[in-house]
Amino acid sequence: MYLNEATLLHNIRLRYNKDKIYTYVANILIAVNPYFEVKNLYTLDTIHAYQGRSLGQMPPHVFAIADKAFRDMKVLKESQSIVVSGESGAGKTESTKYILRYLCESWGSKMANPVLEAFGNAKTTRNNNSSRFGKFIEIHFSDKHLVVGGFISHYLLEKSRIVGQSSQERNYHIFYQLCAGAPDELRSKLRLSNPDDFEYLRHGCTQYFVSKETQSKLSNNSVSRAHSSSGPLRDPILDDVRNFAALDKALGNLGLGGQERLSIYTCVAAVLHLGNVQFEDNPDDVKGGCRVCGSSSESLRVCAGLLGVDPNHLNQALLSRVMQPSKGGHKGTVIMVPLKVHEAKGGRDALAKAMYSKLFDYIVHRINQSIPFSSSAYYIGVLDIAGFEYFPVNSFEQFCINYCNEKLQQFFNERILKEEQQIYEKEGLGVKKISYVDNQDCIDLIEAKNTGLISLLDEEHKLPKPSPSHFTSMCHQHHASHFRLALPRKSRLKDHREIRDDEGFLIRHFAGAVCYQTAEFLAKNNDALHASLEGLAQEAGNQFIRGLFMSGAAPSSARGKLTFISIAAKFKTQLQELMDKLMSTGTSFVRCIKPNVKMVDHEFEGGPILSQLQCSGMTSVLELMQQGYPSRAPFHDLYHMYKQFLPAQLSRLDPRLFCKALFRALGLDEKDFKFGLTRVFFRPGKYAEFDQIMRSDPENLKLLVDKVRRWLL
Ligand code: AD9
Ligand code: MG
Repeated sequence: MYLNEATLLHNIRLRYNKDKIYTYVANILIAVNPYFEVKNLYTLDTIHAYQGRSLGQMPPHVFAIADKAFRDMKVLKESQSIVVSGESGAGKTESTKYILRYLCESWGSKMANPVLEAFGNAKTTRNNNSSRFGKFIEIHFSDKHLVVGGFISHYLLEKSRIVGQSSQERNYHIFYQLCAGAPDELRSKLRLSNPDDFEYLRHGCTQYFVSKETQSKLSNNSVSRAHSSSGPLRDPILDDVRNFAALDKALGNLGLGGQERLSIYTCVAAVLHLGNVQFEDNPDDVKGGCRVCGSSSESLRVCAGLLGVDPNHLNQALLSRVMQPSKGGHKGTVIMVPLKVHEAKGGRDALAKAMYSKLFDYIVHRINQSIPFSSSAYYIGVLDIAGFEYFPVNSFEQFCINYCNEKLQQFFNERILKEEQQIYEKEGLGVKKISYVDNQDCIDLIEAKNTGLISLLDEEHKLPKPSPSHFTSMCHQHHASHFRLALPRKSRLKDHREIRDDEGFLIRHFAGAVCYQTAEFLAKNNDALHASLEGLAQEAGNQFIRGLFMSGAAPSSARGKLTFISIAAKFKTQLQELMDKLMSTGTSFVRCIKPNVKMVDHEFEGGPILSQLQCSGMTSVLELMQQGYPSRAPFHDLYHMYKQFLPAQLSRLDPRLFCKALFRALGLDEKDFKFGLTRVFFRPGKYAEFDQIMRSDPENLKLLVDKVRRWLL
């Protein structure tokens, strides 16, 4: 009756308490993560019940959204997309899986999921199975509306996780799956042992995910690999031992043979061994270089063996950097610059990140090859990407994801607005156009040519001595009077230290102001390895590794001098391609909500949920609707709701006439409501007034009935 933040939140709470996790606001689906299996919610029978039913005929459901996309594709002959968003752990990936399952009951998505999740998901404090990348999955259909294939695009794999995690979090699942689940022969071939033995794992949570069944099987096993010291992490859907078997099978089903699978596991193991290579100052080196610690020379050897490179070459590539300074336009002689300990560590980590992220690209590419299509008439794309985020400390990753969310928000507003307008037109209301606050200025601030923050960042890389503080100052200088950009001073960090002007900036996003710390922006934005490491990988004896580094590499003449590849620029291009796709399709939106931070069922934390509704743009949808006629009810519904209050004589009228008579008799102000073809539309708050009159004392109602009768006569 009243449509605003408070009533929306209240409504979602009431429904959640009855295990009704889905709610509509207009055509937008709000999905609250139940954190338990709601009975019969996703059965085959439920799927069938939603097939061919228009939105609203059945209770709100993610299947209804999938079916709408499918029907719109058929009827409008237009590709469709479904944008699923929400914060970490809100249920985006699960919702995406249900949508895919609905659209292709038995098709390949089942095979791709364990693979994508093994390599792209990790345990975080927010979600035990958190996707650390974004994805857009297209299901392609023939002109007869049969599934013919698919295509996955992926975005922004979180690379920092490969070389370290906070103490409660893990690296990507695959590392633990291999350590816990690989058969003995493979384990010894790849020299794998426990997570504690690897630098890239041991600072995080080193526990395995093991189900009860697996645990009991393992304890009978003489080589019990599950952690005895800290006890297994229990999660019903995750089991490192079982999931390795599932992964291996899934890769096989995708068409990857034994050798190819071995190559993939070898690459993963090589990352782990590389991480164990440690450096120390070399007192014998006059130029102040470093050397590999004696204790880790074995790791160096094992890693070199897996990569198929000479251990001495690996050693050299890790300890020095090739430079070829140009003099007067001519290339000078090649010189080797010895690296300091922290530089060598940086190079090692960069190589590990490059190996793993190229492996991830390769895996997605192979999944795509296994779901090919020769001709496609339409597609339905599902976007599963992190929503707007802000943490105590925000860095380059948050900057990219929030930039993406600004773009999605603009698109969302445009679409919702358009849909509202269309409903008004369809119902013949003849009302004026609605306006809203556009966030184009924020998008421009980030992505504009030359002066946008991304351009300024990329320019900084090209300077002789790039520095985060210079970059930050440039941002402030160029946008001194920009409403969206501010000095960070007022926003305090968790440790109550204030960020200095040249350490960061504050951006006023649509969902709130976020303070970014820029110290690591330059390092995180650069995808290039230093030349000696790139060269080493491109000449590796391990053909698979060589392949990873050769594909998409610069032509050999340019090789070695590429020192900067911008991640932000690449993402900007990818994002534009995605937006172009979204704009050319019909779109539905699913907003996922995380009910509590404890990840438990039946606990509704109002405050954080409200803030999620705000961040997902839901409250701005409400505002937008306030300008028009936000409450609406079909004649039919009103008739059934209120006929009990009126004598039988009147309740025989047809619903539309009934409503007309009623409204006339009530003397409602014509400004406050409009009659469409199928429903009444109310101005904000007016529905509630109407309802109050109807439920007021019987004497009043009697007078009212008389009025209606007179009016009809
Ligand atoms: V992240 O940004 O990738 O960290 P998501 O994808 O939003 O996050 P996810 O889909 O992985 O969250 O859901 C988190 C967990 O919530 C799942 O592992 C399930 O245990 C749980 N979940 C989510 N949706 C449902 C549901 N519809 N029914 C039951 C659910 N459990
Ligand atoms: Mg996810």
